[in-house]
Amino acid sequence: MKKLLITGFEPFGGEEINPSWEAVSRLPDIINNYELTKIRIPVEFNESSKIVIEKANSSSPDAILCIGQAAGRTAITPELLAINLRYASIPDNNGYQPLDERIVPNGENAYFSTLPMRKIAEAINDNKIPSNVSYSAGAYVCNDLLYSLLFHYKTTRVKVGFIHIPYCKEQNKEPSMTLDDIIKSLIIAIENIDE
Ligand code: PCA
Repeated sequence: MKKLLITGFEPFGGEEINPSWEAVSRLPDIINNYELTKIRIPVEFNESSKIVIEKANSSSPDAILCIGQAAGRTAITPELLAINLRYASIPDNNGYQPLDERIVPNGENAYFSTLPMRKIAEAINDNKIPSNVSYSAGAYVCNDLLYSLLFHYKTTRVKVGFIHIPYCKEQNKEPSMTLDDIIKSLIIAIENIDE
């Protein structure tokens, strides 16, 4: 059995729920040959990746898959890369609002995800749930988390990826998707997580 550490975020930006944690917390504990460890993480620069790395140090996952909400998106969007930039149009949940700073001062400008994000997007689409890869995870906490993890694990065997999801219906905002479809798409993603 292989191990997957999967994360969802707490709510932010005035929302009462974050569909990422709503979906992650409802996933089965075992999917194909993967045993899942699920954690809910804060919407805070620095802190979110710190918590994921601490958890990974104790659970030794083969892969880490993080999920986040992306307002305005109409599809499930696996992220292909993360950039070395923080720019926050609203403060994070700790009141921190970086306006153009580097995540890792001497890191590369960008790192590509090490999980097969394009294959994952195609598999979700094949199951009739709209999905396409995204070439920008933004410059807020989700990008900060993905970049920090890709930097931390770049010379290791631990694979890292991130998937942005739309609002879920329960949030009464559009565009949105049903929680059932979001959960289904994450199961398909995990079933296709190996190259
Ligand atoms: N989405 C935010 C951070 C937490 C979340 O769910 C983002 O896209 O950066």
